[in-house]
Amino acid sequence: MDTARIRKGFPILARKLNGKKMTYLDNAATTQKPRQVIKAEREFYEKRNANVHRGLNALSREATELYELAHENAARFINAGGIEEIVFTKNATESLNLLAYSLGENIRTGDEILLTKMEHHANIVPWQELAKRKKATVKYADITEDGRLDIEDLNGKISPRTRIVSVTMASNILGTINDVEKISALAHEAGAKCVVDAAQAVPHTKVDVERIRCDFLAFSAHKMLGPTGLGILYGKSELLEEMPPFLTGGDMISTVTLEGAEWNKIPWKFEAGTPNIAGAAGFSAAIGYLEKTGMENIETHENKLLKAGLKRMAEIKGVEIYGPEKGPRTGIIPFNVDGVHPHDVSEVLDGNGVIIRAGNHCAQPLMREIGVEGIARASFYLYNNTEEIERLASSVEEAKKTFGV
Ligand code: C6P
Repeated sequence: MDTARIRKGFPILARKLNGKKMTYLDNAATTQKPRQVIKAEREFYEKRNANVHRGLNALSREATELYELAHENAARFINAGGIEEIVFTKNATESLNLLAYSLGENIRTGDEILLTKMEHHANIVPWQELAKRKKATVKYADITEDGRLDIEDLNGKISPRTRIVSVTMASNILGTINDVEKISALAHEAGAKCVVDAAQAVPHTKVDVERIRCDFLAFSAHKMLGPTGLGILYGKSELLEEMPPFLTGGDMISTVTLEGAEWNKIPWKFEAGTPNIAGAAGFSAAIGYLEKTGMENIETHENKLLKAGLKRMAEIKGVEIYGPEKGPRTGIIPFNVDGVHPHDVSEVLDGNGVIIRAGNHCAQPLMREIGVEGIARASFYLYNNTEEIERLASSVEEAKKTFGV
């Protein structure tokens, strides 16, 4: 991967922070945007701005085409059956909330929803709220000492009452990649639906919903070079057809009378109101960029960085690294420095222009499971390089000196 060339295409990466070269290692939170994405959004407002699915005029037709094309691009990117299986939401969180409401309509007293102990709050709280409303139970599959999913425990917790199994494909803290193909098969054997939170997977590896055979899959455009304010929910068309809408109002209806309404066809039944059209234009450009670069190349590059990063960080005395020692993991290094709070580590790094994230990363149950209050996390993407790993490691060494440990 020619990172020097790639970096020139991301204007923000030329920035300095505190007088130092900016080293952006918080890609699991959000990624930076290439010129193509910025240009696509700007061009939409400069040349095509109109509402979609409404006006019978050339401008609105162009905006509609562009908006629907973004659904087509997303469908191709994850190998979905077509545009009817791709719902645009605000973010992965909203995609999961949509499911907890709409798919959740069929949940009955005593039913069970199975999650894991490594989920992001976005894949916990909506199900807990559903369980409260329906008097159902939420169960959690265990994780192993080194942060892998205990698949036998998950299997053992699937019961005849299990209706939904919702798991992350890649942990946002540990980087653990879960065998979602297997989990999906186990869920289906029990007659349950399988939901995959792929927010940390789709940006980094080739995700194929046909191969996974999941029923639903959620992710966010902003974590894959795309704009903020755009989430994606993939759903099997026959299931989306059956489900009631989440939000109601304009565009999601076919007819409305004073007595009631009939729903539009999918996916529009789930997209009430004026959507993020400019965001959709930017998202198409992001998908184009990733396809051109090649997801296999991105994955190989991140694996190289991960290997180099883990090795270099392990050389620093007093640094504890979390996550699986064996088995697949994404380009995330979760760590703590003995005797220094992760917030303080992050602050010293910030002084050197090195941006990481520190805290509970919206996964408090996982933090309790690991037995820590917080973790410092460096996460990579296609534009990062080994020079940046060195800056991360030397700044961690500096943090140790600063705090006298
Ligand atoms: N994790 C992180 O720094 P939204 O915020 O809706 O785009 O994505 C939610 C979400 C869902 N699942 C997983 C596995 C995630 O990692 C995230 C977002 C960010 O780790 C922000 S907390």
